[in-house]
Amino acid sequence: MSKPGKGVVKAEPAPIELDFARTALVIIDMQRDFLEPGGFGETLGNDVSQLSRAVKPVAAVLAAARENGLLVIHTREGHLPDLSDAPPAKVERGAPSLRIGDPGPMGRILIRGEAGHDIVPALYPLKSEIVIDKPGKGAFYATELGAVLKQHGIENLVVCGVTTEVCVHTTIREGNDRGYRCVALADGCASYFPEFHDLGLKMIKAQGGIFGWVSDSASLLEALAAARMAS
Ligand code: TIU
Repeated sequence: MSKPGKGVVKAEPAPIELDFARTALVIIDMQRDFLEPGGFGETLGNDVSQLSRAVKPVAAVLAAARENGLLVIHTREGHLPDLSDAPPAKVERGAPSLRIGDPGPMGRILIRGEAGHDIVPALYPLKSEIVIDKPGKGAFYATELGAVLKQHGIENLVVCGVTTEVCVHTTIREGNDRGYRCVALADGCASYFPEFHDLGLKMIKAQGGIFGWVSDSASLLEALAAARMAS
C-alpha cells in the first residue's frame, strides 16, 4: 500500500492539516462492558443504549483508516484477573450493582479476557492492529501507547470512542500534554449523558483549541478521500 497523503480536515476551532502517514486513529474502549447491558457501564446505573450511536460513525472511519493505511489503535479499559492493577480507590468507588471483578452475565466485570471486556463485534480489531490494554481512563497511563506512537512516528491522534467526557477526554488531555495534535470526532464519541458529551467537546475546542480540535466522521472521510485522489 502506498503511503497515505496529507489533507485538511474541517474542524473547530479551525481546520487542521493532517499528514495521514503521521496520524493514528485511536478508538477508545468500544467494549461490550460499556455498550451492552450487563457490563460495567450498566452496573454504574447508566443507560447503555446512549452509546450505540457512535458505532456506525466509528465503523466508517475504521474502514477508511484501513483502506488508506493509517495506523489503527484500539484501547480497552480493564484489569488483571487478580486485580493487582486495580486501585482500591477505583474498585471501592460508589455503590454499583456489581463491582469490578464480580461475576456478571458477560463474565467478571471489567476483567481482561472476559467476554464483557472484549470489543464489540462491529468494530473488532484485525489481528494486525494494535490493542492497548489500560487500567485507567487515559490511554497513556501505565501503557505502552507512548512508545508505540514514537515507534510509528505519529504526531496526530484522531480520537473516537466512549465515553466522551471520561476516557476520550482523559486520553486527549494526556496526548495534548505529550505534544500530539488531538482531533476528537464528535459523532464517533458518545456519553451516557448527552449534555456531558456536548460540553466535553466544547471544552476541547474552546479558547482557540485549548487541548485539541473537534471534527466529525464525514469531514475525516472527505479529507481521506481527497488525499487519496491527490496521491
Ligand atoms: N463511566 C464512564 O463514563 N466511562 C468509563 O468508566 N470508562 C470509559 O470512558 N471508557
